[in-house]
Amino acid sequence: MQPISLTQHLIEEQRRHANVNAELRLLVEVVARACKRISIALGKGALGGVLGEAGTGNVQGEAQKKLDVISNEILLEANAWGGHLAACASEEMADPYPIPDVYPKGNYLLLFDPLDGSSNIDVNISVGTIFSVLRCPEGVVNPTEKEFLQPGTQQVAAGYCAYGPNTLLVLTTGHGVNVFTLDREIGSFRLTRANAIIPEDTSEFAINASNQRFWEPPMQRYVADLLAGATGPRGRDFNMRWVGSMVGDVHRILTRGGVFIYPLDAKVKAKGGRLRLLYEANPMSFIVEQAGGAATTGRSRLMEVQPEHLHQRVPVFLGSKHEVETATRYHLDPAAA
Ligand code: AHM
Ligand code: MG
Repeated sequence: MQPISLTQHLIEEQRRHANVNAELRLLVEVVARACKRISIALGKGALGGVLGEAGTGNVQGEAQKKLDVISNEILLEANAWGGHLAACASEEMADPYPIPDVYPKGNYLLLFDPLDGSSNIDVNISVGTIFSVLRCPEGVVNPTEKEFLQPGTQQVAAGYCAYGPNTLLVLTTGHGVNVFTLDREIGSFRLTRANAIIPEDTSEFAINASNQRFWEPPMQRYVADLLAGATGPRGRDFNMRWVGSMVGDVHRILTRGGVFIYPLDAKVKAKGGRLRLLYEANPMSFIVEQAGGAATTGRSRLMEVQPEHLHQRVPVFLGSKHEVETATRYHLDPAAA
């Protein structure tokens, strides 16, 4: 028998859970459809003329790739007219995007990083789309930045699409994590892993080690102890991986465990961290927690951070529960770690 489709899965969730309604179901299906289009654009590569720089910069001061811009446009266009959104916000746009007045407005706010891991696009390494869904506060017709500033605990749904050898959609609506694989022949996402669980223990970590000299002392000690391996305080050897696309690293962790860390370091301290809270760290934290893992800022639960602005950055420690707790302990209680 064929694995069930994303549509069937969402209809079943709607029957079981009060927070999954027809509007949220439409929203997820529209995002999934946009991700299929992004996957097709990525798949054409040089033949589609989509590689290379766009020649523009985003609000974060980063140079945009052509595919950053294309992916952002695909997501905006797909989501504008369905009547399920009040507004959306993106890594690639300084301000929230209001739903045009010609279309009806819905009850949700959508945030996304249209193409995460941009530095990997031109070298044919996995990249992804990350998204987070919030409820638009009651009575607000024209949401502004303020309405998006909700802690991660308020997310109604979150997901990512990983564009690798397969195109995968990973989704949570707060009832566990499910993984769908795109059947390219029929153009449909199929449920290939239900209720994904991250092992609580791991011997694999992901960090950009070239930043080592900028790390804070607890981080220096934590990684030194991992690298000391079987003869060090941890008593076993650890393996290291760093994709350079958070989606790739998180998906590996969802599949076989591990810990992903982008800590506060002297280079990014003034900005508060490297990764963005609302459309990178929060949706990934929601997924990881729903899969039995943990996500912190190195000091406290990530999803409880109160956002102060749309493009806020945050340190990120996420993955296998016990390892995230250990890394966090190095920061909170250096003596006991
Ligand atoms: P992007 O959204 O501009 O692609 O940046 C986010 C990416 C993450 O996917 C990845 O984990 C990180 O940046 C890599 O950073 P670095 O190049 O500092 O290792
Ligand atoms: Mg990103």
